[in-house]
Amino acid sequence: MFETNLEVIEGPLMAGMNVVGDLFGAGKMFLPQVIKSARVMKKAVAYLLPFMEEEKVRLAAERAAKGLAALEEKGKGVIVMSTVKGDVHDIGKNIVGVVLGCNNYTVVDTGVMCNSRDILAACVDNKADILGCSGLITPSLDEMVTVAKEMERTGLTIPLLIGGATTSKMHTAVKVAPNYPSGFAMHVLDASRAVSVCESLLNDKKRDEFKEDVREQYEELREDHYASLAARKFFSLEKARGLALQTDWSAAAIPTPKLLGTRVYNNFPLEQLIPYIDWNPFFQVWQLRGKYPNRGYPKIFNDESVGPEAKKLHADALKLIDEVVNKRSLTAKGVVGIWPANSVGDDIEVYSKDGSGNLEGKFHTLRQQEEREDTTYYALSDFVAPKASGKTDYIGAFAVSCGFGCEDICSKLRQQNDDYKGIMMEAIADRLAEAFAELLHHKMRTELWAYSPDEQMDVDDMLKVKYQGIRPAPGYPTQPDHTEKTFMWRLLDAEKATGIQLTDSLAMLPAASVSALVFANECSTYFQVGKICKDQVDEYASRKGMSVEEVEKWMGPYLGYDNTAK
Ligand code: B12
Repeated sequence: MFETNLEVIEGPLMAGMNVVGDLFGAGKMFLPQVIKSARVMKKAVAYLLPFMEEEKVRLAAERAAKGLAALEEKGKGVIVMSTVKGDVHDIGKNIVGVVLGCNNYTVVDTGVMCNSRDILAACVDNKADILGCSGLITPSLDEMVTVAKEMERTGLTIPLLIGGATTSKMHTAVKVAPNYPSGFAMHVLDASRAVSVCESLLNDKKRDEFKEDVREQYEELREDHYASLAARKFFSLEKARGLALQTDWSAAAIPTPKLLGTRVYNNFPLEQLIPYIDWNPFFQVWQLRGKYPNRGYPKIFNDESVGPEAKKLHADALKLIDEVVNKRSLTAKGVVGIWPANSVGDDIEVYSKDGSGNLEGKFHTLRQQEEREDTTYYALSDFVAPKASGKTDYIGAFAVSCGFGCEDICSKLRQQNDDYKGIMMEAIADRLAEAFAELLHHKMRTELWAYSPDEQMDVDDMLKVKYQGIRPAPGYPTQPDHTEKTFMWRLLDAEKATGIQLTDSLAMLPAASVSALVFANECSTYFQVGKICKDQVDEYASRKGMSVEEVEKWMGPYLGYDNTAK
């Protein structure tokens, strides 16, 4: 029927994948179906590969005999994809890679924590047509700027695509694109858009107009950005402090925690985590969204359009969780701690667990400065009794991971061309890590700190944060500074206790890890620090013993001023 094995791939298999790609692009097929189709394609190609290798050698010899050069196979184009230096998460990048692969692009994935030198070398070695960079946390934004600068410096001109949870069109327009004037940089929101962007960039007829449109759009975004910086109104740090949360600490009852110091949970039973799983982010990973009134889990199952696919996906997830629990293929490790503490200004002093009052170190918190209608300008330190009150208060922290074992399983699955199960595995490890955080926080409130010993609440209400207290993570809007993790790690002895490591950008390894500070007081609430001014950055730097430039680097997206303006 077919003369060569390659014809089988380029004929019926690619025709099938083209239909999948088109339907996905048109919103008529869902991501899980695309990834499952890719699995069929990859397994078929893997079967044909040894026959193709023989064929290739024979064809090359035939061409050589006729004096012709070997044919180059790169499908529609070569795309190098990398998670940047210091960042460890790759689930989003993996999804995009599979979707591009389905559409006949050759994807070269250089993995996670890739420095700019290796990324650029991969582009040159693989004769890449496009480079795609991915990142989950804010320090990666700066790394992407470094990659853009290096591309410019070394004379590369291929398009640079930027993606991942923390990235944005605005950041790409303001910080990345201007550093790559000889090339082209663009943000891509999700997997479904990646294909059309690559197609436009590699199509001779569309390319110039497409780039021009994006450049114009980014120019407008830059103008908007600088105009909004100039228009934003801020209070001075001093004035914002005057509007801090007011609490009558003399009347506050502060219960003494049952646990002082740390407790380690090694190999925590995975089955106990299952009831604590928040399924909503799981469906986000797979880009399944129900329409109102069927938004969110479990209502998504009733959605006319995505409901049946969501049910199948959920059933597959439960089956995989069962397998993980039975085979103990993932390991849950965590450490929690509670210590005496007091606020001093916007810092939180942490004292040794023995009650001697010896200073273990300080957490540094940031205060809201953007002018709003509200009358309270929060910093996390507001939720801990001030030293001047004469009352001993407490602060908690934890670090958990369910990612131990995940990487090995995923790389084996990838070798078996089972991207669907691989991505499912990563998504499940993330869900279990968050469930572990939920469970330990519950344990802290009811048993370890025991400030809410009688809390009666189902998990639904827990996920809606109806309990007393908060657990902000360094990196989240309440404490956007990732460097606060360094003191946390020392206090919890987290690496020794759990094996969770911090990377250069203070991402946690394994990837499926969560850490947080824990506040018990009933006045504690989540808020967004938002953008901050130079007066706070200067003072914060001196409180932390860091240079202003260093703080500006870590806090880049939160600066309320242009630190690059001379
Ligand atoms: C689920 C989640 C987690 C999960 C898993 C994350 C993951 N899957 O990668 C867990 C619980 C492990 C987690 C942990 C943390 N998280 Co988190 N997390 C999220 C959340 C809620 C969703 C992210 C997600 O999974 N999206 C689904 C995936 C599939 O999408 P994606 O990765 O963005 O990829 C898509 C696109 O971006 C694009 N894309 C991605 N890469 C590429 C590359 C190219 C080339 C292209 C073209 C496109 C592309 O296509 C993909 C598919 O559509 C976001 C908030 C949000 N709504 O975005 C916060 C968020 C990313 N997390 C955040 C933070 C801070 C953390 C922690 C540091 C918190 C902490 N201290 O514990 C840790 C860090 C983990 C670590 N290992 O260091 C911040 C990051 C911002 C910041 N300030 O740094 C966010 C934005 C929350 C917030 N509002 O502040 N997190």
